[in-house]
Amino acid sequence: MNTTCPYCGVGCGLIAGPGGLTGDAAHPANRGKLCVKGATLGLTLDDRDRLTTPTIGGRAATWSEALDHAADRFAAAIAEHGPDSVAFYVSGQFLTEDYYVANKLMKGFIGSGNIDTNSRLCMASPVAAHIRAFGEDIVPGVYADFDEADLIVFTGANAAWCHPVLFQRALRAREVRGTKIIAIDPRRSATADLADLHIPIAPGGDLALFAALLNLCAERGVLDHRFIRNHTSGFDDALIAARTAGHGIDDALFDQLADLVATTPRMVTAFSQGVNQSEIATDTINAILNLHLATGRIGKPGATAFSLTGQPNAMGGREVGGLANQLAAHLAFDDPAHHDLLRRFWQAPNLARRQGLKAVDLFDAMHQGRIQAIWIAGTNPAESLPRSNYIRAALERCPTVIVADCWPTATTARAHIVLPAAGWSEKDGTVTNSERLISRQRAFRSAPGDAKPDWWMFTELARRLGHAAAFDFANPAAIFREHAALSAFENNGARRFDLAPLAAIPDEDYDALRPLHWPVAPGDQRLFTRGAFSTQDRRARFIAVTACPRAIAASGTITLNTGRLRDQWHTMTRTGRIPALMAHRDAATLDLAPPDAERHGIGTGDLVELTSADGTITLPARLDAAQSAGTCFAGMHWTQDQGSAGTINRLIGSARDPVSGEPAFKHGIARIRKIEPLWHGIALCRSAAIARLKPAIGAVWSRTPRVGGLIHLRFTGTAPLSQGTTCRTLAATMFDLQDTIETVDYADAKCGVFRLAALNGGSILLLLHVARDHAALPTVEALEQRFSQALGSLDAGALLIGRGASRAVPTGRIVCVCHQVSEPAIRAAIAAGRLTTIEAIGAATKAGTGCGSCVSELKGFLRHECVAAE
Ligand SMILES: Nc1nc2c(c(=O)[nH]1)N[C@H]1C(S)=C(S)[C@@H](COP(=O)(O)OP(=O)(O)OC[C@H]3O[C@@H](n4cnc5c(=O)[nH]c(N)nc54)[C@H](O)[C@@H]3O)O[C@H]1N2
Ligand SMILES: Nc1nc2c(c(=O)[nH]1)N[C@H]1C(S)=C(S)[C@@H](COP(=O)(O)OP(=O)(O)OC[C@H]3O[C@@H](n4cnc5c(=O)[nH]c(N)nc54)[C@H](O)[C@@H]3O)O[C@H]1N2
Ligand code: SF4
Ligand SMILES: [Mo]
Repeated sequence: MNTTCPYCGVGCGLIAGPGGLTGDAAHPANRGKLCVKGATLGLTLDDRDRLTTPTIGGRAATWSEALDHAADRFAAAIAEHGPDSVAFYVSGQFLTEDYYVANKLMKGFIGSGNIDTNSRLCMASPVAAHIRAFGEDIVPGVYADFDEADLIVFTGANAAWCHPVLFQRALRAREVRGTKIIAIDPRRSATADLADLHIPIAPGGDLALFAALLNLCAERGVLDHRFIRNHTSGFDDALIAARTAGHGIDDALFDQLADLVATTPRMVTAFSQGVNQSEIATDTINAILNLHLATGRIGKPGATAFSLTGQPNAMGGREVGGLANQLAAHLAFDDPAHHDLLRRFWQAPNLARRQGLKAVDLFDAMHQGRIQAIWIAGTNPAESLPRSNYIRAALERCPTVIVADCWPTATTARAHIVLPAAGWSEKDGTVTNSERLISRQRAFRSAPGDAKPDWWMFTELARRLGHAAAFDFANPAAIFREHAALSAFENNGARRFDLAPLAAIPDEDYDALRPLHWPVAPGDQRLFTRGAFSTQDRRARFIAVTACPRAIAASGTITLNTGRLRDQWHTMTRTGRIPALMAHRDAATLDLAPPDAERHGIGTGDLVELTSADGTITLPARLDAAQSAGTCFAGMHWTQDQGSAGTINRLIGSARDPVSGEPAFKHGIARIRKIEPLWHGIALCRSAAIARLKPAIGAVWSRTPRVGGLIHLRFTGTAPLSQGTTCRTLAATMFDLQDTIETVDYADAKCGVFRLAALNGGSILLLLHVARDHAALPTVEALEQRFSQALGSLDAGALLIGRGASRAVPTGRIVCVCHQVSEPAIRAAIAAGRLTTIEAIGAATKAGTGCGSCVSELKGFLRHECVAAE
């Protein structure tokens, strides 16, 4: 069965066969390749913790009860407070068909613009910039441009980790045709590390830099005046505005960059969240588009600006109008003809006239009591929106919160009605990737329990709200046909989003649909190859953007940059359950530049308290020379379930781009302070045996899944243990231990040593060690070895042995997840064979020869071992 990966916007094809999941060699997006996350998808097909039945107020209910209840609450709110008192908040992880139905219901039939999506946090800025420049939300290029470029500039994009299979294509172009790769990023990311040139830009500096590049191209006479004259408008004003821009980076670096940009017509600029998630995002993206328009580097082989989409179906959501400021099928709210067209097509007399609330505003409105009922699906806003404490409070204040998800989350925990959603591998539909390629995502197993697809839930809600006729869809194919027909309706070339040939696709053909680009038309898949933009006069618009220097942060503050880690996905509902994906990073850290750390006397592993206007979090520091001084980086993934450092969004404020409403997740402002730990603890437990972890102690803690269903917990005490602490009282503050279990323990309160083993019949449930000195604790491998031994062979004393007496040999962290090669094995191979290249490490150990995600780390080992050998 052919399907697609549920993670990033590269949109790789997969084959689900009897032997498991493999890359689909026939899929044009990946030609058989997969990254670590894609390659480990099979491990996520575990339904143990899934939501399987609807609940109302925590009590199990039937689907009819839950949907009747939800519809009653929606109907009552609409009757009493009007359509704008209800809202949907949905997701780029929806399939296009889910999205189409949700949008049609809210905008067409409930009559409110209040449907927004987590793409607001991700793609809203490129959407706004594309519409300003091209008259339509269009990514002009295709992935083949990465193969055919001579210069690829990644800005605000850590593609080596976040779009790995596409990044491999860039590396291949370098091998084949000598393509130069540049990474613009305040930190030396894995992408920057593998690039030919890294520009360590100041946070938010991209607008000025791209404006300066435009200015420079004008000075060097490398503009495409014919293209400017024939296909664009507004150039003069844009150039005047650009003249004021200083490039903001080191002069020598700018000269190097400028030379490459000025002399390389085949240039791709690929951008992502480092650009999209800032207070000047839309203007910044228009500065990038200005440069490409002015040099005619658009719609040509190897020459394009390229917005990398985050989620698998961020693009599909934009096609159906999932954002509160779009209608559907690239139709605009502010165009009366568009409004009329959609009203007639849907036969929707109630079609919303006004844009709805954008995500951050929507949660503000909930806080203020203006939203009576919200339906959230496919997103976890309690973790992923800025100001998460405030967002949680907003959810708690809203009279009716309905959440559809596959797993329990911090958002479902605050819902009145929880609906079990069918997820990837269980549902059918289509997705569109970054290059406008539509692929079928197919079900290859049944959903657990009563879980249902989202499109079905929305049609059932629509029926109960009195709109049965307009939502009489038998299956996803029927929804797709209507979606395609709408894109073609009275289009006549006005909108490039056009699926006309698919408007009557029979069910069988939809089932067999092979990946295809939109617009569905023969010929080159690039758009704007001959100008013909989607504006009224067919000309692209230059936008005159000026770079205002970023407000100087108060002294003593640091820029808090947040983003992704290689092996985790968002709020970890899927990846966070897989031990293999913990090998790369197993708990939250704050990555600090050595000079900043030194100033505060902080070393790797020390605790650092990070405080912003919105909250405080304490977490372990990780000194990282990749950070620029004055900036620090935290992974966005860790939730409160994984540890006390979750979620970093407790610290991110409400700043956002004024045009797109996208939050500035990358540019938080915080202060740091070292915290002295008072004690340390480690525990290993069986997840099923420990009813609940109770982190209600004065400690920083984190939990990591280990193989065999074990959970590894770490504690660092920030408050002293109270007088009279015993092993049992300590364990009781940390865990809800079931009463049937027996315990053995050992304590030396004076020395701050506490050890406890909880047993049940023949097996160990929990081993807990606490000590003042971290070095006195056993390793997790040693504890694991005790779990794996037969209890009979261990006496109580052996269970409680501390460090040193253990015979366990730490196997070391796995670096290459594909081939399970550990750090010690790689270091040993480098030293033994005097290896100097990535290829040599691959030949000796196989590390780095799978998906290639660990290559940047291998480079680090080579550097380190070389230095050590000198
Ligand atoms: N492993 C993994 N891959 C993913 C995801 C995931 O969760 N995990 N999520 C997917 C999704 S939804 C998305 S949106 C994408 C995101 O993909 P990316 O945008 O590539 O990922 P991020 O880590 O959010 O941010 C990218 C980089 O922006 C840099 N940056 C911060 N501030 C600035 C700045 O002012 N200027 C510049 N030039 N750079 C800056 C950061 O240091 C970071 O390295 O990834 C997708 N792929
Ligand atoms: N600090 C910081 N915060 C960020 C970002 C950042 O860079 N820094 N990036 C932002 C970006 S770009 C993004 S995209 C967001 C991502 O953050 P979220 O939108 O919260 O994404 P997920 O954590 O993937 O949550 C998706 C949820 O949907 C569920 N789900 C999966 N498939 C389905 C389905 O088919 N139906 C239903 N009903 N549920 C499903 C999953 O179980 C999961 O709980 O985070 C944003 N937040
Ligand atoms: S690159 Fe993206 S789509 Fe491809 S396998 Fe990796 S996560 Fe999945
Ligand atoms: Mo995203």
